[in-house]
Amino acid sequence: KEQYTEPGSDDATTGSEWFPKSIYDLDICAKRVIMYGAGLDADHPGFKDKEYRERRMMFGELALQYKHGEPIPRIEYTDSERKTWGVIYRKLRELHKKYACKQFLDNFDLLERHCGYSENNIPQLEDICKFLKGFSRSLGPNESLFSAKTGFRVRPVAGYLSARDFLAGLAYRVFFCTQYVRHHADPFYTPEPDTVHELMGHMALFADPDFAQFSQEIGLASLGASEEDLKKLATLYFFSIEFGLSSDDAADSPMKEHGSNNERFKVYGAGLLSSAGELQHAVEGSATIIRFDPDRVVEQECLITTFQSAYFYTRNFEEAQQKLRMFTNNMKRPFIVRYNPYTESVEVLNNS
Ligand code: TIH
Ligand code: FE2
Repeated sequence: KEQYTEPGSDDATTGSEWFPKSIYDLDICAKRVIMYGAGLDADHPGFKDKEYRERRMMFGELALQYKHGEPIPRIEYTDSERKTWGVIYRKLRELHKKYACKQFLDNFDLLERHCGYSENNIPQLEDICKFLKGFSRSLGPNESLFSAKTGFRVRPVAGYLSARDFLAGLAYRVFFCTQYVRHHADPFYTPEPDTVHELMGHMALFADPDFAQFSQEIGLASLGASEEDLKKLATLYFFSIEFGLSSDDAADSPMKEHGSNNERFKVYGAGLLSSAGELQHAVEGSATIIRFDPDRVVEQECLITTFQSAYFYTRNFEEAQQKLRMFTNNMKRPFIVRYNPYTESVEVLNNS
């Protein structure tokens, strides 16, 4: 039986909160921004910079006006923003080549080839959206090559959303992306997500089918989840998609547990791949990196204004996927959600 409730009202039959039932409902989630512009932290480098704050307000308004299905507004970035981007791009590309996982690097090459990624240009979200859908290239008069990607989409957002609204997007293969650039005073670490984080950290892996599937499954598990389960899912998201690492080691054998972090691990988490400071901290120092085990991970605190105190690794995405599935299978919801890719909606079925 189909259940539907208005946003904000509790569902009388299930006792759970409203959640988006179709990709169009994400317009509602996107508007519930926790803070932006005037809400910047007092110790944020942009706080005292009036010009920066005004620019942020402009990005905020643009994102709040956006509706699903529209082309994403192209941004004309300022000289100062492009300079910040260039400084970060050069530094990160060097580090990526040493520490990023293979799927990330392969797809990053494609972004450079097809989406205007370069140290002199900040790419546009609309171009990445088209790329993620798949593209064809002519090989001759009667021949063309179609390269399917994952159908992941991005849409602009004004700032932080609640974990519930943010993860709901993933259920529909939609990723909420900021379009503003971090303040130039601190290019190698920012406490808030900015477009450099999205573009340099997240975009490449959304072109990988296994990673896209993993991301969507976190999203689907989050729809209508209890507060307690939602917090666990947000933490699993954080220590995989944002801060995850992988290792080819036969890590079950304690013999192999030696060797320095930079020899043992490849990085896939976007929060590390977009921050030169934290990436070096994680792999070039002696940071704590432990096996990704969901029951352990959900105990870990997500730190949002400093480097993490521990990171987690799996052998590959498949292992992360399997562990996530085992974990979410044990979560109790009074209904089942089934994603319909043709209508981009979820069907809600009574679980009784
Ligand atoms: N700290 C990251 C960076 O400097 O690029 C941005 C964020 C990652 C996760 C949350 S905010
Ligand atoms: Fe992120």
